[in-house]
Amino acid sequence: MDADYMPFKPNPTRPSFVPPLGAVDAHCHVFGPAGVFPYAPERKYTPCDAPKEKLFALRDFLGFSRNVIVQATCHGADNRALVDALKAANGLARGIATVRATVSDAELKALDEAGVRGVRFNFVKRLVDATPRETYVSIAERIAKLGWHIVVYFEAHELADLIPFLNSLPTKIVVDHMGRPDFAKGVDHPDFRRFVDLMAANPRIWSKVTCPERLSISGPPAYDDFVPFARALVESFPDRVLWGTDWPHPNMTTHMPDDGDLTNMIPRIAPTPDERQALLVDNPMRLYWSR
Ligand code: 0GY
Repeated sequence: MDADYMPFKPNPTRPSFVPPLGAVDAHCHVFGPAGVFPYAPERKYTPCDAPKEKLFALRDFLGFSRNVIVQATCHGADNRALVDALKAANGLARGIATVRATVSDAELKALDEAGVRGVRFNFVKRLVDATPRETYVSIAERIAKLGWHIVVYFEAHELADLIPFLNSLPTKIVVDHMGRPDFAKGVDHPDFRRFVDLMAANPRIWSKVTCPERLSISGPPAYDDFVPFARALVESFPDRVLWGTDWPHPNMTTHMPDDGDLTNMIPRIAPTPDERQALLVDNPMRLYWSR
């Protein structure tokens, strides 16, 4: 099956930055392999196979200890590839699943036992057909009882409309990729300020400081324009930020990032050892490995 975009780099550069002991890559995916875990019929793109063995090898190569694997839209609500990877990781991975409102309590329990600690609500129109808010509310109420949280993915222009919904959710909320700010507008633009203000007002909201490769206009390998946005969040909310590679970088059509370059960005957005310990170890451990 042909992928819709370029393959991930099989041999990234070894980063010069050495992550602290126990560091977590808190945003990455596994795709297929399609022969074992077929892609969802309703998917909006076909990815390159990115099996668990490659993810674990990348983890070790980059100097990370753990992964948080996020169910991607190409697998729909079929979490089998995710669960397979979580089980193979022997406790070194946790998962974020996608579930429908029809999911049974037994299915939720099995996901929990495999290491799932949250669900993802996706509002990005190029990736999914819209899900009614009532459906998400009913899922949120059920997963809250398991002690799970919610990961949300949206585009910056959707935030104003989403704020009441986000504030109404009963769990911690992790926003993917800083809410996808438009780097051309700059860090002081009202759109990014709106996101910063939301995090300041709602202590349940966390952010991933991720995806220079998707958001940068200045481009690789330095992704300079990513730094002020991520730095602002790390500085203001050191206890509510997470970092991840986003491997294997689905839907990248302009360039395929080098995961070594991405890892080397960490000290630029978190310059002090304390910030890096929180970003890479303490925050993800608190959120994903408290049990
Ligand atoms: C990401 C970003 C993307 C894709 C998905 O679930 C997905 O398919 O998240 C994207 O295309 O922006 O976080 O992997």
